[in-house]
Amino acid sequence: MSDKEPKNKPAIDSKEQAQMLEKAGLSRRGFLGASAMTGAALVGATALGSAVMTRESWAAAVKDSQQNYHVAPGELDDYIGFWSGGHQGEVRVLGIPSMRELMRIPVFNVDSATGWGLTNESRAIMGDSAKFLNGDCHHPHISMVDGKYDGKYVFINDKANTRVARIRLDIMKCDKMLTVPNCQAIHGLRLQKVPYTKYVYANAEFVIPHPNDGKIFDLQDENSYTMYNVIDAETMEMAYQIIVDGNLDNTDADYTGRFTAATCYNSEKAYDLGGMMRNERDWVVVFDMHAAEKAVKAGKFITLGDSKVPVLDGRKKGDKDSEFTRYIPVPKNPHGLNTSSDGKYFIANGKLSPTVSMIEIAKLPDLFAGKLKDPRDTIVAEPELGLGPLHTTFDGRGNAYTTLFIDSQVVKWSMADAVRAYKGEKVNYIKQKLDVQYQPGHLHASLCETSEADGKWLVALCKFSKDRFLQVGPLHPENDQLIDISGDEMKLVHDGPTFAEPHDCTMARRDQVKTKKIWDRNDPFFAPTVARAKKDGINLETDNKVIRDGNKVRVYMTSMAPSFGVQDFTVKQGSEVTVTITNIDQIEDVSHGFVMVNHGVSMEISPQQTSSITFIADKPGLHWYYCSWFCHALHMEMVGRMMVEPA
Ligand code: K7E
Ligand code: CUA
Ligand code: CA
Repeated sequence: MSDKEPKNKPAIDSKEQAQMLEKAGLSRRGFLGASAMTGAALVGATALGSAVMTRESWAAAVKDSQQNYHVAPGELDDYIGFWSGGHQGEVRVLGIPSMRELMRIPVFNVDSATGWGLTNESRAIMGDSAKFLNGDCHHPHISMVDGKYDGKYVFINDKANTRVARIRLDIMKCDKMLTVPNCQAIHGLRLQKVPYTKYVYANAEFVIPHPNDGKIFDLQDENSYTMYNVIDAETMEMAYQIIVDGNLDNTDADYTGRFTAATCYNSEKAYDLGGMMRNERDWVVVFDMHAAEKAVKAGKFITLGDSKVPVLDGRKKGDKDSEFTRYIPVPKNPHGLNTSSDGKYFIANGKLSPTVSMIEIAKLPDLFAGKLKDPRDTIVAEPELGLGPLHTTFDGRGNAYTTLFIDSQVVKWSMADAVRAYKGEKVNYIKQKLDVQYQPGHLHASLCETSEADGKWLVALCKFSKDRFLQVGPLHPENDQLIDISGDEMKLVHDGPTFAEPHDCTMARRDQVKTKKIWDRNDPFFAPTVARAKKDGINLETDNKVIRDGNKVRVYMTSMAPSFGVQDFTVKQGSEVTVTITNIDQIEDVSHGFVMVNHGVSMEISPQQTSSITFIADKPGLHWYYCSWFCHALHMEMVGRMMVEPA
């Protein structure tokens, strides 16, 4: 630790809290002792870390935010952000600095407003996994060219059902979804940055037996492992998988296109808390993606079960490393893995150690070439930052910002000074500690995961909001805090409640994302529906027709405010009805909806869009349908009737 105290003393340094910490078996300095390695101790510490803002600093922040950070009505934000919706399953679009929620993009959830998960178009994209009604997304990332955002796609993981999805940013809809085979729980996800996002890298978190057919349950068995997944970003198909030792948590890619790295917190391959904390060090596994691709091309892979995906073995055999993996020991149960925006370092965040480990990427070619004695020779600093470092971000000016979950702080530190201190120089690398409210997980500075990190805004995604908002029952919102990092000091300027649970977010400059204002009639999003209509001899833009095909009835209609092209249709009880609607309005913002009352049927049809939905007309009688998106003064009158004759 550096000799000087940080500028802003954290509230947890108060005598009383220090005593409480001690009682819980935690000391601020040094590693968490073995006695602290129990769930109870960690939970205790969590409750302690709640630094409370003083009334004066709060008043100053309010004044500042009103004067300098308010985005007036009608004005537009400078940045567009994509927030994970956590176990709610969606992605949210926010404006920064206003922190206003601009849109929601349903992905791994079912959405009643747009019909995501209900319409034929969305269910075709979701594939077999459309049967799942839940998801748990964590890591949204924007595709890149040359280490800068190209504004084309956002990719995101689903831990709950082992999926990866892609969102097209021109329409802000999910257009591809892949269930990753041979694995359980995709957690860490990052994109190739250079030369462009050809591949998506996705960590399967949990160790499972292979084959997982109920014959092996022992995690120590050599056939129990997890895998690093490489996905083709354009086709959204699996490229290959790499078996690793231990497990996988977070990952990131470098700025040369050759290396990626991932944290492992369960090197023990344990199944319980105590077991997962047994080792003083776990590791960062580094992948040489060029070597891995070469091995795939050379056919040095196996396949598993019915899956045709090439599987490489990246595990150590005794002392022998594979040609495409290296394991670098780091303390203890590391979590976040972040590539510094200057391209120099992979930074592993210690979680149960107060340190982060800085791996110099320029040393990795030597590590793979066998020129380093010890994999730890790639580590050029291990600065001690505070309790519970989870994630790190960058301002492009040489500073890093790390969340301290247990301390409830964001610590700003100098990477160059940390390297000097590691060499033995007496230098204080910590520049500031800022209390946040409370228990931050991810944090994200504007453009930090690109080479254009501009050091303007930082968002800290806090897991607990406690007393920061009006109480809303036992379930509290999260608290996303906006911090101005443009000056020498971090300044907290905004609190924003969010619903479960933005693990992570990403933001681009507003000029980097271009969207369509109305749909293109040739859009591939609904191309399968257009093709089916064509088979039925239907011109979607003009025809209002009912096609009867045995038990199947296909109703084609247009919609134009304030009426549906078909005002009534008649079917036999038990018919499978598919309603296909084309919104022929050309006017921006005139979206229609279609709801068939008492049938669980709802969908959005935006200008020039075609949407379809299929249901069983199982109840005889008259059933109204109506437009659900307010589109016109006569929106309430935009209705029709389905007549179902008894079987
Ligand atoms: Cu730290 Cu899933 Cu990125 Cu949550 S993860 S915080
Ligand atoms: Cu159409 Cu409301
Ligand atoms: Ca561990």
